[in-house]
Amino acid sequence: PEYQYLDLMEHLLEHGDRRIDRTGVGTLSGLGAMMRFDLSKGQIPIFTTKRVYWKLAVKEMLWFLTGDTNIRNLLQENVRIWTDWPLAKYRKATGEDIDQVAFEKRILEDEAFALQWGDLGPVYGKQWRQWRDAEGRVHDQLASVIKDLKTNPSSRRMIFHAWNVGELADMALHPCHMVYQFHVSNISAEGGKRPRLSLMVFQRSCDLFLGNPFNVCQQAALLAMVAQQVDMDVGELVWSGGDVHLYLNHLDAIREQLSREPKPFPTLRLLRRPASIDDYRIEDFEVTGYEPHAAIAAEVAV
Ligand code: THF
Repeated sequence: PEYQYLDLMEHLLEHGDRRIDRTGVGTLSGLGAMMRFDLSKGQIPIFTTKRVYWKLAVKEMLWFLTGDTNIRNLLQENVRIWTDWPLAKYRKATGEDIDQVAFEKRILEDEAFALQWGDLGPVYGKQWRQWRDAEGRVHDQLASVIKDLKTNPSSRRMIFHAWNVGELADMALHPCHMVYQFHVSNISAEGGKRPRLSLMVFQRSCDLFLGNPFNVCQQAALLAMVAQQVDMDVGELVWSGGDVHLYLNHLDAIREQLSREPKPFPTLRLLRRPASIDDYRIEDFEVTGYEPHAAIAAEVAV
């Protein structure tokens, strides 16, 4: 179960460095953390000490994979986790005191409005699928990784990266999870077993209470999809964090969560084998055995 995650939160509660962060909310912060999840038995790390809305997290990952950066397509899937940033920008620019529901409605109903106000700039999906270099060439980093996995699986260069320095200023938010590196073991398929695919992620900044449960779950979903596409078994998800932090307005929620007994992780099954990495839908993901404790609501710092 999720003891590594709970231990990390407990450690930061006790030893985290208290500071005022970019958002003004304040955090208890530390540098450098790692969690390893063995997913070889079909598990998916959906934490159980609070309900995690795993479909939202997987839908966000599917949205990254499309290369899209506008919140409109997320809202069409009922995913509201990115609305706060365009909403804050809109309020600041216009002085209009519009609430979140009305803003989302307008994004959904008015395409021109969505084009003007719903775009997050060249964030994750754009960089993963259409990284533009200095000569103007466009690179589909994810497609390159999948090609390498099929043709040169011992490669140490199977990476995609979102920290495109020249475009950071145009992003609504700098990338948090920024480096994804794949690794294959048992390449020669010894003992009749298939090669095993693992994924390591580096995340420079992590909101442990709200963001991390989404991140590890969606990264495990990505690993399962890529492994299926290259006919490999799933190995480990290795998650690493730079500035890992607890927001000060989450501390009561975190203490409540730490008082709960974790349960085993649920199981993930892909119900279909889509033709390519671009063809997955949320209906393809079946999660069984997920019996979490109750949800714990909390505000996201913008
Ligand atoms: N900024 C901050 N401060 N924290 C983050 O986790 C975060 N992200 C993304 C970008 N900036 C961030 C946004 N991802 C929720 C989950 C993920 C988010 C943002 C918000 C959230 O509120 N989750 C609720 C349920 C939400 C719902 O029901 O709509 C939860 O209880 O889990 C990290 O990548």
